[in-house]
Amino acid sequence: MSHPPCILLTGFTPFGEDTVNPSWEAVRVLHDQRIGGHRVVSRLLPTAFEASRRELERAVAELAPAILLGVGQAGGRSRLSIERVAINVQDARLPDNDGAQPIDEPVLAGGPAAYFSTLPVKAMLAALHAQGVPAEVSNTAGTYVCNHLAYLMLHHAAARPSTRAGFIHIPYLPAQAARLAGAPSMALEDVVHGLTVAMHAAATHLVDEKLGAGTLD
Ligand code: PCA
Repeated sequence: MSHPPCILLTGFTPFGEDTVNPSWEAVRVLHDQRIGGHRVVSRLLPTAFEASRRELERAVAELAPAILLGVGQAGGRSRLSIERVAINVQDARLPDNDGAQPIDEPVLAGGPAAYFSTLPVKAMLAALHAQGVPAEVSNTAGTYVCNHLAYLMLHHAAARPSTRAGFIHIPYLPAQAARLAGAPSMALEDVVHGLTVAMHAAATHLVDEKLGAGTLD
């Protein structure tokens, strides 16, 4: 029997002041699920520039995933944020978990300025809204480890026509937001449900839908 194609689903370790990272808490629940004819393989990546690159390379060599979906925490965002673009810059506001703090360095010297997500971001957005999950298309994944990982995933996929990649940022968990007045949060089960819906839409739409989701800011 041939193996179903694989979705490599990654989450990150806690960083900064936080002792939990909701991305890994959600991603770990989805390990080994079958979604849209694919098998999900969940992996934890360190919130560190170089170490996450090494772990990503190891995982793709082992799994040859058809879809790479990175997930990371974006404290302060209120919805699942489907990233449209990753840029070729690292500008770290705080040191990573290995103490590295690159400022205005490329993710990949000589690489393109940016890569667009090759997952169907609008189809994913529509599927999430249809299921009542708060979601948005985001036009920046920041300049820290998540953008770096998204760029590397898209660089990997760019050289392989049958491989697609993308990234989703998620809000704080309620327990994280509780100590920050006014900070938005999303319950873990809603994030898990949302990631399931987003992966199903990604797996079943090879061509994106044409839906407006732009911003003026
Ligand atoms: N969020 C950080 C890195 C790890 C994570 O979960 C970011 O947005 O870059």
